[in-house]
Amino acid sequence: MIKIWGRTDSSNVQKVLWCCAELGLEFERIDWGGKFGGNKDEAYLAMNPNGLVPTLKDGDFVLWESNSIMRYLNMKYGNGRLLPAEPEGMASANRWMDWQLSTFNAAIVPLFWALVRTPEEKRDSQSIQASLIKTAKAWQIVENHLAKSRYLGGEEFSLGDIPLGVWAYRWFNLPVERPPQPGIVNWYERLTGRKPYQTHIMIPLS
Ligand SMILES: N[C@@H](CCC(=O)N[C@@H](CS)C(=O)NCC(=O)O)C(=O)O
Repeated sequence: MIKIWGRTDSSNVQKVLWCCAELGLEFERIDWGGKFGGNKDEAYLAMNPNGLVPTLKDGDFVLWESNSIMRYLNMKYGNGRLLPAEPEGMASANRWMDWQLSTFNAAIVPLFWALVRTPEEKRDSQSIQASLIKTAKAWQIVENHLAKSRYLGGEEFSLGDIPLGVWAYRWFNLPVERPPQPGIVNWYERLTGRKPYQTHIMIPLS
C-alpha cells in the first residue's frame, strides 16, 4: 500500500493526492506537518531530511519532492499516461512543473500566506500589493501559453497541469482583484470539471 505523509491543506501534498486520484491509486495518508507536526521527528527526518511534506513510501522505496513523486507514480502505475509521449510535449509539461517550484511559488506563496494564514491585524498591505503584482505577472506567462494550448502540456490534461492547477484554485478564491486572463479562466474551468480536482483541491483555503 502506498503511504503518504502530509496534511491535506498543503499545496505540495495536494499535488500528490490529485495525481493518485487521476491514476486511480489507493493510498494511506497520514496527517503530518503544519498543526499536526511530526515532521521534525528523528524517524521522519530519516525518511525526509528536509522535514517537509509530502513524503511517499511505496514498499521499501521512500521519496520526497512532490513533483518527483508524481513522476514516479505516473511511471510506475500509470504507464506514463499522464505525460505526453513525444519529447516536446513531455518537456513542455515538465517545464511547467519545474517553473512552478522554481519561479511561480516565490510570487504567490507570500500572497497566500498573507491573506489566508496571517490574522488581519498583522497583514502588511504594501507587501500584499507587491506580491499581487508579482503573481499577476507570473500568471501572465501562463496566460500567454494557454492562448495557444488547451492544457499546459498540450491539448490533453497532463502532470504539467497539476502544480499550477493547485494554485489556480487558490488564486481564484483569494479576495484580490485579478487581471483579465481568459485563457487561465477557461483552463481553470476545465480543471474544476475533474472529480480528483473537486475532491482534493476544491476545499476551503486554510
Ligand atoms: N519542494 C518540496 C517543498 C515541500 C514543502 O515546502 N512543503 C511544505 C508544505 S506545502 C511543508 O512541509 N511545510 C512545513 C509543514 O507543513 O509543517 C516539494 O515540492 O515537495
